Amino acid sequence: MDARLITIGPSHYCEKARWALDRAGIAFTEEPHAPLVHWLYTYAATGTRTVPALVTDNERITDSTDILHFADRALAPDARLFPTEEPLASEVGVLEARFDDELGPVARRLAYCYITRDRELFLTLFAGSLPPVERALVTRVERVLRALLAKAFKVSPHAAARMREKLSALFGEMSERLEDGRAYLTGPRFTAADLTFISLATPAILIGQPAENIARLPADYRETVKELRETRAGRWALDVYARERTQK
Ligand SMILES: N[C@@H](CCC(=O)N[C@@H](CS)C(=O)NCC(=O)O)C(=O)O
Repeated sequence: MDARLITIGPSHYCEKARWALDRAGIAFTEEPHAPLVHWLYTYAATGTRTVPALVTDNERITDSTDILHFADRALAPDARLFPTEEPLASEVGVLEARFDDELGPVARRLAYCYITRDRELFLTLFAGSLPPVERALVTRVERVLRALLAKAFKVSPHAAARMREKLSALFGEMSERLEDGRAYLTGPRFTAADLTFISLATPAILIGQPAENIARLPADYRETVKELRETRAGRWALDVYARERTQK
């Protein structure tokens, strides 16, 4: 099978899909693009606009949750991200969908509030993984891209503060869940709920970013990252990522 994963490199929904595919041992070639430029590629390959998009010999999968289900098909039942036994199956399904609907958009908007203001940060994050021609294009038109993204995500200091509050509440709720010492959000087993929470929290706790990149962030972004990382859920996410995200 020759699978292609069309992505925006730093997108947290793309990391969710990548992690699930890696975990299931499914080989794929990633095709990273810049935000907005990616439309050319997703429309051509799948007729839709969002990434991640997985294109295999006989399937076009255009949603990260569907990619997790696709990855699960390669795994033994007890290793699957979506357990089938109730009530666990429902609990995982509800949490996973909630993180997709709440955590993903909120963490992304927080990050865009800062990334769109900072040329260097924008190029470091988005241009590094691009093919040379697209990198040159993005470097030329970065100001326009940043302005379009700032408008699309309605960025402002007020929005950043509101996203921080929402993230604190969600991390607080997940910290309470973990208070009884359970290994994962729904109990002793790693599921789609854990993988989705951790992946979609990435823009808020900057998993995998070296300390020097975090040190360069605007002060209030840095403070938000620090505050969330220090919660029980934040520490747990960093720890589980280090343990479970073995392939990259
Ligand atoms: N429900 C989708 C959401 C994915 C999503 O929001 N992707 C963003 C990147 S983080 C995107 O492609 N946005 C571009 C657009 O909406 O045009 C999924 O889980 O795959």
